[in-house]
Amino acid sequence: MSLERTLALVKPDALKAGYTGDIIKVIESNGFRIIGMKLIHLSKKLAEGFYAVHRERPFFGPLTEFMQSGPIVAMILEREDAIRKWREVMGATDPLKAAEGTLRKRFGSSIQNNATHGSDAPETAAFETKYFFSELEILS
Ligand code: FUP
Repeated sequence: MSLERTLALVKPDALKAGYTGDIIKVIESNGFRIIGMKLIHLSKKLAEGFYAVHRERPFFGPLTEFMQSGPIVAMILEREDAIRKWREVMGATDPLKAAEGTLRKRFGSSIQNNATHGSDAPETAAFETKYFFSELEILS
C-alpha cells in the first residue's frame, strides 16, 4: 500500500488543556510522519469554511463557535493507510462511545469538544490539507 496523507487537528479544548504534547507523542508512536505543522487561531469565517459540509446541521453554529474559541494545531500526517489509521487512533466522534485508550476517549469531553479532528476520505483529506497548508509548507 502506498503512502497516504491526512489532516489532523488538535482542537481548542485539547490545546487549552495542555494535551498537545501527549497527542503528538501518540501520532509519532503510531508511525505517522508529520510533514506539515502549524499553530493557528481560526476566525469564525475560516471555521465555517472548514466545516462547510455541515452547514445545514443543527450543530454548525456551536461547532464553528467552538473552533474559533482558541488556537489549534494543524498537522499533515503521512503513513500507509493514514486516513483510516488516524481515525482509529482518534476513536469515535463522541468520546462517550470512543474505545478505551483512543485520543477522544482520553482527552475529549463531549461530541463537540472532542479534542482532535481527522479527515474521513481521500477527497476530504485533499481539501483539508490544502485549506491549511500551501505546497511550500509541506515536507516532501
Ligand atoms: P468526525 O469525522 O468524527 O469528526 O465526525 P463528523 O464529521 O460527523 O462531525 C464533525 C464534527 O462535528 C465533530 F468532530 C464534532 C461535531 N459534531 C457535533 O458537534 N455534534 C454532533 O452531533 C455531531 C458532530
